[in-house]
Amino acid sequence: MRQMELLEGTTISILGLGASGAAAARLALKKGGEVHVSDSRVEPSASTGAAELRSLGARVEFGGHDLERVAQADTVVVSPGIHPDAPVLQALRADGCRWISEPEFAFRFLDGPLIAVTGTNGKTTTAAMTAHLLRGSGFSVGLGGNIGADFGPPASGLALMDPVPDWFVVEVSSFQLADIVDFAPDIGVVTNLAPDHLDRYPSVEAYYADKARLFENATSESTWVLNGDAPEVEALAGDSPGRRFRFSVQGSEGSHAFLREGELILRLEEGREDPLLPDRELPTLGRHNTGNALAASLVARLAGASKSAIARALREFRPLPHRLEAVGIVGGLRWVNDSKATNVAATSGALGSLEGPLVLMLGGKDKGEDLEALRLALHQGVRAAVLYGEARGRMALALEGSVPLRVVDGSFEEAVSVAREISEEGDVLLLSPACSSFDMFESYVARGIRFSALARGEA
Ligand code: UMA
Repeated sequence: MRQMELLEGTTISILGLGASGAAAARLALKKGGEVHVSDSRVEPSASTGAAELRSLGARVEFGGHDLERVAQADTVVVSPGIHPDAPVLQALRADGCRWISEPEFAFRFLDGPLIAVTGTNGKTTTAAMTAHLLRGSGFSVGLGGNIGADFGPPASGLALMDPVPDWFVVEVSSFQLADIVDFAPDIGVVTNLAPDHLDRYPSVEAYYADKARLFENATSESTWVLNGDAPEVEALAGDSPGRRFRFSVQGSEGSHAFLREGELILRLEEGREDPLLPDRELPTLGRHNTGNALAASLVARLAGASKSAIARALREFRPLPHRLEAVGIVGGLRWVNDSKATNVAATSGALGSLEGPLVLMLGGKDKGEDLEALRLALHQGVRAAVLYGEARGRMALALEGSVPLRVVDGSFEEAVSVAREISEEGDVLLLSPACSSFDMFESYVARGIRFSALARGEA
């Protein structure tokens, strides 16, 4: 149900004071709720927003969760980074206490049409591109959700926008979909599906099951934009009600946005085709970005953007950092930062987009994925792969005999320096690590920034 009444007289307990916890707390306070935030960390000296929340009337506690207090709250909002088996959630489960995710909480106050974008890869680019195309057609847009602070606020931040925008575009992760109740987008988008997050989920099926919750509250009024090249995406939608539209880089039969002979084309009605622009004029690198552009164009058109505005805005889109981002040509090498490639499917996509010759940097925190697909993606253009970080040993075993491998036991800087040494003039030096960054960095963003600085010789 949208547009929940004010929260006066009700208590909201928020677990985790990261970006989503802080945003949910601000929203709950604004709506008149009595707010209790708790975080298992020891109170950090740097700002977490705790002082501001306290000054607004929230009770903020660090160093653990007061279970009794949490269990008594009318609504419990859980941050997506809290593992489902974390002691606090195990205890609440045992107590029969229900909780919701932060976008579910925000949804109740989002007073406008909602586009929700999920998928394993490409969801940030697709969400950002959709917002850009809609803005290019004169709509006001609130962009946020899982997309992260560089691009937009958590969903709860969007719910405080004044005036309310014409469209909300929210990126949602499986961690967030896991705990929805009523969340129901007007237009739901699934970019693709591939194994990921196996350090959190017991199986790929469990991960897909959380993604499938996007369709849980589907009605005949819902609109779905699906990847027509991915049968697993169609399977995820099952027999959910609503209108379905498909985008297809492979130009699949019956798709509504597709690539044909190098041209992006929209076909919303049978017998009418609207060419948008040639693929080579897209400012983004790589074939998977063509898919993202097709998805975003289809969504924007369905949301009311004009064909000419979409074509114009596509040309003006600025590629997002850390996603197959061309850093520049330094020392005769083309440095490409794809630090956001934190799983095998993303790295395979990058390799499929770049012919080479290239030297590939792979490694980071091992998420337990099967690496066979990575071995298959290592094409002839890959001169060598440099393996570093926690995952290097398992990668070396899995990729042995494919392309020349260099295992670096030292730091990230040493790995970059080895990659530079074995590259030859004109090569692409690609960081597309297929792993998360947490063994060496606080985020993929920090890893990408470091890589780009090393590329430019700034560090
Ligand atoms: N904590 C507890 N109790 C516990 C465990 C943790 O209190 O038992 C605390 C931690 O101390 C920490 C907080 O909970 O302070 C964790 O918050 P969080 O990890 O949920 O981080 P947020 O800052 O709220 O960021 C989250 C998303 N992070 C994750 O899903 C891991 C951000 O996605 C998102 O941008 C933000 O909400 C706003 O929606 C990031 C991400 O990496 C970008 N997402 C993954 C991805 O895209 O692959 C899913």
